[in-house]
Amino acid sequence: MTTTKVTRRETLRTAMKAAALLSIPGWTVPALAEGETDVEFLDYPKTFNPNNPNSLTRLLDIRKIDGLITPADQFFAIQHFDQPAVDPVTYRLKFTGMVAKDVQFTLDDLKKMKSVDVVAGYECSGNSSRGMQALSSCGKFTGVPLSALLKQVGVKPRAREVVFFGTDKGPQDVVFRAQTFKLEQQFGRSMTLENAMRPEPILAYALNGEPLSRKQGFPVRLIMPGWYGVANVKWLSEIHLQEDRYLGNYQARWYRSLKGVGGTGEDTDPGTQWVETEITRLQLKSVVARVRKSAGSHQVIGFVLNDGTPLKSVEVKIDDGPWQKATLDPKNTKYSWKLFSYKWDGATPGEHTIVSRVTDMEGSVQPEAADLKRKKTFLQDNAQHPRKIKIA
Ligand SMILES: Nc1nc2c(c(=O)[nH]1)N[C@H]1C(S)=C(S)[C@@H](COP(=O)(O)O)O[C@H]1N2
Ligand SMILES: [Mo]
Repeated sequence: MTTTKVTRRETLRTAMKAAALLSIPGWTVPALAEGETDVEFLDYPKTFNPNNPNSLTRLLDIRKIDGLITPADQFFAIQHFDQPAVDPVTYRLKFTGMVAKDVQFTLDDLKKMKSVDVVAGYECSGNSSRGMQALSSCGKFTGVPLSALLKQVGVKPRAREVVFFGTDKGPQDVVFRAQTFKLEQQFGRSMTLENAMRPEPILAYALNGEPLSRKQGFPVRLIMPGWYGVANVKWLSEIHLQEDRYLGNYQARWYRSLKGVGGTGEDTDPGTQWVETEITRLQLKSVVARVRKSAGSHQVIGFVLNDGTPLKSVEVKIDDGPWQKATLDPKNTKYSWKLFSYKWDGATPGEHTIVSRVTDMEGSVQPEAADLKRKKTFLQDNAQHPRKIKIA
């Protein structure tokens, strides 16, 4: 297993930039030491159950974050159908459509190819304060760069779109004007050939150094660093090259953002334009995840998710106080989630509200909930998330 030069160089560059920018010493989130305690969050619903044995969905309890890498048995998991069991012996990854010739790879074929590691943090595009941000995690994925496979297979000149299918499928409504068809649909997602040929996307077979679990898409899944979770097709069985855009439910119908732009801000204002976009890159988000009491002070810990654009700052605000600069963990990498920490001195007993806000180098600032009022679809909710805690 090797790590590409690009990855290492990028990692180093990001870490150095972050360190230079914020001039901070290295830190991690160590396990709770003697005398340290976690501060209670008051905003969890009683029903919050991260490991419900009756659910195929697994939630991450973000109060437990203690490092960059989410352990595989805590990594969030969600999907639309079931979690298919794929036999690794008979497994074949098929390349079809506008390829030089139809080819299939066994799991061993893929494992014999030159592999890369990428630390990728991502969230479901439906992740938000309503679900206690529990549909997010960060892990080290190992696999084969998609570009290497596409080069090996050979792509016909007219191909523009790369479609990724999982083995999972089920009956679904496919709507055309007023007609609804109930049709067996395979889970599929696509991206342009240009994006597919970038160095980032990999066909991953391991998470944190172990084979993917069935929940995580065993034996092979796509990982598109910096994009929402829906791009990361699990139980990957077929990669199809085509000229047309792919219009499946999970691409063109259910996963899109619809928001009003311009005009007075009223939906009915004739100046309003309704803009629909695909769910691709992670929108800039930060969340306060954990507060711990240690040695007479408090440490506020949280994470940032974004598309890999370098960050300018993360700030924390307590009650009606000023925004205060947090420090970023130098272990963060370009596509990891980015852990941040803020030392809170003089915390008084009682209830408090804590919120974080991230700004990137391109000038994007994490919005407040009110700024997202004109977004009609619930996906891509990257609003600031004020947390309620109680200092004992
Ligand atoms: N084959 C398949 N892949 C899938 C899905 C699915 O339903 N089927 N769901 C997607 C969605 S919506 C998300 S958020 C991520 C979740 O990835 P995880 O379970 O590894 O956290 O898987 C994506 N990949
Ligand atoms: Mo998702």
